[in-house]
Amino acid sequence: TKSELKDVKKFTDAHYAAPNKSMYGIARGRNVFVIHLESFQQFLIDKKVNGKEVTPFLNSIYHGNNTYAFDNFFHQVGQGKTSDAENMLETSTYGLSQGSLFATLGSDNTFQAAPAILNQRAGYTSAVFHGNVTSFWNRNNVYKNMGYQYFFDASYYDTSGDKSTGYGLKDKLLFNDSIKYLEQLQQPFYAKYITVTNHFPYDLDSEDEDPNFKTVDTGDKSVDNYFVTAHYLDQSLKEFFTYLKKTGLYNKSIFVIYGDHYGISDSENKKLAPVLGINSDKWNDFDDAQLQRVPLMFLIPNSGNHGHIINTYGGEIDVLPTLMHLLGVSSKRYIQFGTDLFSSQHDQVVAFRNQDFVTPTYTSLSGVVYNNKTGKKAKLDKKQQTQIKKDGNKVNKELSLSDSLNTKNLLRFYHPKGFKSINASKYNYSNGLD
Ligand code: GP9
Ligand code: MN
Repeated sequence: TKSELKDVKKFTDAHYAAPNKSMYGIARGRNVFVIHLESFQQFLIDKKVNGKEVTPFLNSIYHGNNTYAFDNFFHQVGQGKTSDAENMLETSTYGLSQGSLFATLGSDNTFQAAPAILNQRAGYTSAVFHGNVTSFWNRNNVYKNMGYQYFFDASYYDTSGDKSTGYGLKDKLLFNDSIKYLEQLQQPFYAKYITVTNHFPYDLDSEDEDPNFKTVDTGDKSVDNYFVTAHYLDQSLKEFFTYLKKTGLYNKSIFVIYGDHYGISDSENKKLAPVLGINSDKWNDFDDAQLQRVPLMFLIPNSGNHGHIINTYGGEIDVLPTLMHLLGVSSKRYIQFGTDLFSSQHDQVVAFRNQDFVTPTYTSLSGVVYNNKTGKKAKLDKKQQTQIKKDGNKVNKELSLSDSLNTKNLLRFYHPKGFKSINASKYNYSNGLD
């Protein structure tokens, strides 16, 4: 009801973080490419195996002069995996404690999401490029409710025979075969690319393997193959960027590049540990939690070489307000649980979906608090105990208010200034062939 909406609004207003003046609007008017790196963890960045970088192209972006890259950025997904990441990135509200919000609520809920906001505030055209079928994660319905104008799913590409793996069109083909549609989009556009090849079980046809890249031998097939498909994903991006640079689109765009969630599960981490140079004998929950870091990079080509690697702690919930401020669109009037990562008021307590949380100093897992520096259980004085308690309460409150907002569809009562509600029936994603 409306009083429940009030509670949510009171919380998000109280936690609003004002933009950093030196960053506000630095990408104004640029096309936006959101590049979803499937199952891609931060440890892949700068990782070498058998003397070779796994992802040389992404590493060059990570260290680039016009890239703002975060190295303490965490995924926050629950059972909705990819769909939870998409939901957080484009609505700055959390996924659900169980199941996928896209699948369970996405057909009927009101969304105030990136494609609609950017269209209404700044004239952006919006599109998703993805090599799987429309119905996966209920995307065909959710995207309409988010105001996506176009969804180029599997039916728009030739996915026959060896052109696909388990979750659809191979990444190199997705980037290449989508160009004919991308070229038709009115600028400025907001275009999301969801890759799939680096997805469990990390199968790749031998014809797609780089003969110069030899992976590790851990005795765990998915750990070994993870590096192979990540390397393939990296090559697919390099090819796409070659095209973008050639056409000049590159310099007119901002790229949001992120990993959606872990690729190696907690149960496999002990096999991975030696590859990362960590002794797996003493492996514990703390170590698992540290591996939930995923990349987040904002690449703004030709923007004055102010890029650098930033140690601020944050998570997927924070991307939307951060991006909006880079584009010069204020986020203040919306209900968003995340805050601008560049703001001095950004809150560095990162909530996991199960109420665990990470701060720059501590990692709290099922009520056990670890010291980030030592990886051991923290000895807390009174003051520190009070702080941790406060942080934990905030995490719980934030998650439960987000759940209240979404499970009760409260945004249907919320009318931020100028926001025109979405009419899903306006959109038709069929390619006319089926
Ligand atoms: C499927 C892809 C994978 O289309 O996005 O989703 P996931 O299994 O990672 O949630
Ligand atoms: Mn995923």
